[in-house]
Amino acid sequence: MKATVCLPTYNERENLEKMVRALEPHGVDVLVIDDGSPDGTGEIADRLAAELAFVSVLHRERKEGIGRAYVAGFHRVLEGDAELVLEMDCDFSHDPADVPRLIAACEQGADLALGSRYVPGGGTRNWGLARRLISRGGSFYARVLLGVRIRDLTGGFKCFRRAVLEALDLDAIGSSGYAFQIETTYRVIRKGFRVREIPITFADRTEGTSKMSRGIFFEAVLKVPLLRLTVR
Ligand SMILES: Nc1nc2c(ncn2[C@@H]2O[C@H](COP(=O)(O)OP(=O)(O)OP(=O)(O)O)[C@@H](O)[C@H]2O)c(=O)[nH]1
Ligand SMILES: [Mg+2]
Repeated sequence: MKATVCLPTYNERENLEKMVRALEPHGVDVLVIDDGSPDGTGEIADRLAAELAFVSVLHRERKEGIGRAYVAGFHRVLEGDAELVLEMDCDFSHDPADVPRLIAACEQGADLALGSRYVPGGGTRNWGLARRLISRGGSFYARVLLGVRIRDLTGGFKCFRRAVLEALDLDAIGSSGYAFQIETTYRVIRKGFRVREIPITFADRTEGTSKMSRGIFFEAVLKVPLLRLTVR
């Protein structure tokens, strides 16, 4: 099935070209969504797009959070003919070698395949205790409040069937940070689609800096009960 990987970037100069080259053997298209990175990531993306037919770029003027970037990217991908649409970080926390496993899960019938740290066979590498607790605690909190079975609700390595994104009202998705990951998966479950978790090992980034912030954390804490009350 034809697949496009959406790669949101903000200051990923050290990672972008390596990531695109690592995705090339998997036969996917790549859409880089850059929010005007001051470090020149957008220019690197333009150079790669000029050189490589499978790469294209969506430039956005300002940093508005990963959620806004993905929604804009999804709209762009849906204008084309991709059957599958992937989300993936550009910092090598998600292993490009796992892309075929997510695609295969959708080819075998899943509507949404989630790269999952918290199912047997999954895990994290090089994460400190604080980060592990926040992540596990966050998934537990969301799972209990939302009443769903998914073990890893905050992960950002996903593969959607096109029809799933078409069925969601993308512009109604309000979250900008991690909450975006919880919100999209919850909306997909509520629509009755089949969601499958695929074990992955998540590695801490080695290049560039994290964009995780207090604001992103609290958005997720507040958003979860709101989702339960508002999403039908
Ligand atoms: N376009 C765009 N990309 C973003 C934005 N915020 C983060 N990203 C990208 O989204 C991906 C995930 O962001 P990270 O900074 O790694 O955040 P994280 O993975 O939640 O946090 P760490 O685990 O600490 O790295 C990376 O490819 C970032 O460059 C944003 O506002 N706009
Ligand atoms: Mg990261």
